[in-house]
Amino acid sequence: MLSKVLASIRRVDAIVEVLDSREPDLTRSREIEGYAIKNGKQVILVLNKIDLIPREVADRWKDYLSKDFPTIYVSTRMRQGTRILRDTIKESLKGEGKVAFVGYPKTGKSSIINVLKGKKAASVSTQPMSTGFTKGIQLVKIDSKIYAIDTPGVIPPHGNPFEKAIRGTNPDNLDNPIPPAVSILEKAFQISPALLETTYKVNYISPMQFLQDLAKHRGWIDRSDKEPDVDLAAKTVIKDYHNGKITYYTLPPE
Ligand SMILES: Nc1nc2c(ncn2[C@@H]2O[C@H](COP(=O)(O)OP(=O)(O)OP(=O)(O)O)[C@@H](O)[C@H]2O)c(=O)[nH]1
Ligand SMILES: [Mg+2]
Repeated sequence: MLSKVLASIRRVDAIVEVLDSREPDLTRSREIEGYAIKNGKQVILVLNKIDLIPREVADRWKDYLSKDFPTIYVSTRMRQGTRILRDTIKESLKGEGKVAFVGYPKTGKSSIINVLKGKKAASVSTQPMSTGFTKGIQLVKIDSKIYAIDTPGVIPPHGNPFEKAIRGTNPDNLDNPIPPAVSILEKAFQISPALLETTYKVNYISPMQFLQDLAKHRGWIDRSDKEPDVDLAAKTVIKDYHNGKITYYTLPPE
């Protein structure tokens, strides 16, 4: 998996590393950045999904990350920042070349490329990459002389169960989705109790109670013990975190 993204990096002039602005630090891969630098590729960081965090928090992360690499924040949902991103890519590539979008699963790589290609969708290039390279990989034209490669979910999410969930692991593939879901609920509740309750129409007393009540509210009953299917509720919370239905934010280190 990782070798696939490294192969993509070798074939481009720059990488755009897409981070989730709710958890920029956890969705950063220093390994990928290091590999790009070592191979003489430019690195641009993108904080995506900024519609889900306060603007001043986005500004703080941008300042913090800019010490390492040029950093842009965007929201594909609100169509914000994508023009600046295109200009930054253009500048880095001096007008022409290839750029690979890399990042953990579900950070929004494909969404960003979709917005960037915009009206040029019809001119999506089917120009094959150099021989011997995975056939499925397509170059997408995002400017007159600039092509993007999408690398779907190719950084395998590692770390503790919470980090794995935040890094885009499909909750069906987690050993136990409950602990990460509990952490997400606690953080989301701390930021905005009302949002959680209105989103799910369930009162929040404690995270475990919330999962129980969510399962009951949705009519999810575990067939084996006839109890509310808390596992399914936990998986739903993690998926909803991925698609941005629930949110919280973190702050950069001082
Ligand atoms: N709120 C919000 N959600 C977003 C934004 N961009 C993407 N998403 C959501 O994030 C989820 C993942 O987006 P994708 O573009 O598929 O992410 P990806 O990085 O290509 O994912 P993989 O291909 O699985 O690695 C989807 O549910 C999107 O709707 C954004 O700016 N704001
Ligand atoms: Mg994708």
